Amino acid sequence: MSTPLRVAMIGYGFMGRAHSNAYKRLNDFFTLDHRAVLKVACARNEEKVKAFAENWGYERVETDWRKAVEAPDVDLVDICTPNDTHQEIAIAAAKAGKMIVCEKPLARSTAEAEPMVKAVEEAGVPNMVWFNYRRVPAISLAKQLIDEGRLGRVFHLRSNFLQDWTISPDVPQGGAALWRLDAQAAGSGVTGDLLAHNIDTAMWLNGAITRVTARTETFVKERKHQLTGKMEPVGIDDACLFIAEFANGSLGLFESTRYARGHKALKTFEINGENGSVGFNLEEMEYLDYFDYRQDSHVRGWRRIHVTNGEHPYMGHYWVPGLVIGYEHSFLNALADFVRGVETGQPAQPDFRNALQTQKVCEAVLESGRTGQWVSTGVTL
Ligand code: SOE
Repeated sequence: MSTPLRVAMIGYGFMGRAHSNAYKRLNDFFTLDHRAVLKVACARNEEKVKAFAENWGYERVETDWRKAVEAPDVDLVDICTPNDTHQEIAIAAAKAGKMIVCEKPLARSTAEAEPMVKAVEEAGVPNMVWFNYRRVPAISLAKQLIDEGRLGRVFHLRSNFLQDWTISPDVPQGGAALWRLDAQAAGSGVTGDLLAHNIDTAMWLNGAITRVTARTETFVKERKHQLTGKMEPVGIDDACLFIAEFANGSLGLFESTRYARGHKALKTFEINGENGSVGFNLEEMEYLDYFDYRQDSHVRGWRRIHVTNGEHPYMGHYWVPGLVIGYEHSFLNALADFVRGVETGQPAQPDFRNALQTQKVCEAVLESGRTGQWVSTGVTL
């Protein structure tokens, strides 16, 4: 007999869909004691949330998140709302004794995130932040190669996340779908939205980032606000470049922008160690590039590992070797790890405390962007 895992989904945007898909397919691909049940979909707009619930198969809807969070027939609260609402919902859910999975970034700032960590730890409720890219099999394989010592001492990490969807000054800020451009709702621009992913992946693979120096830029200074209808100053960073020092002595170089014409979601990284290197590109996410310096020199060279074998991370749950999985499976894999963590008592990462470390780096980056100074992150892993 499986134990139901009754989900309340707060929010129904892009991430609401990505997470709903994960709950629906979880038990088709992973053998777990818990069975996901799509119990409640919640959002303020009743008509839209009803359509969402019907489409994805939620049993009922709520328009007041407090009712969804406190419902006795809900075990897990999934927070997919804009960043400015994460804290209030998460703290209420922790008080109600619910498991919580929260979209990234954890909050708009470290100050906002810290009480969230305290709340889940005091309540003792399982928690996770959806930094889904850790669960792309090729990235998990990079982690495995690093942990196996194949790279040796690491010297460099280079990491990009490039998009191009905000170049036009006519793109408004605020409101549905565009809250990521509104500093009040999002907290920051590319730093919290895109670099947070890269920072999470980088610290998972290469340890703590201790110090940063950054240059941020807002190319379009004013945009119409969807909610007020007025031209308003833009408070987010449109682009961010930063240099990082890692605790292991290696150096990091990060770049993110929404102004890289031609790139929709080019997320890449390369890590260079004394014995080898690894490289990843989200546009070809089924591959991990690997250079092994310890091979005989006449056969030495970059190789592309097609990460589709049964022994590759997560791939044994899917098809036969050679056949790929996609973006949506990174959420499925993350959810499976979370549920297994609940069942084994070995919590999946990143939990709220771990995601707080990424928040600290984002904050140091933004501060450095403002002051032009090197800033210590205070991260301990
Ligand atoms: C922004 O365009 C965005 O959707 C991010 O919010 C996601 O976290 C990222 O994975 C893709 O890009």
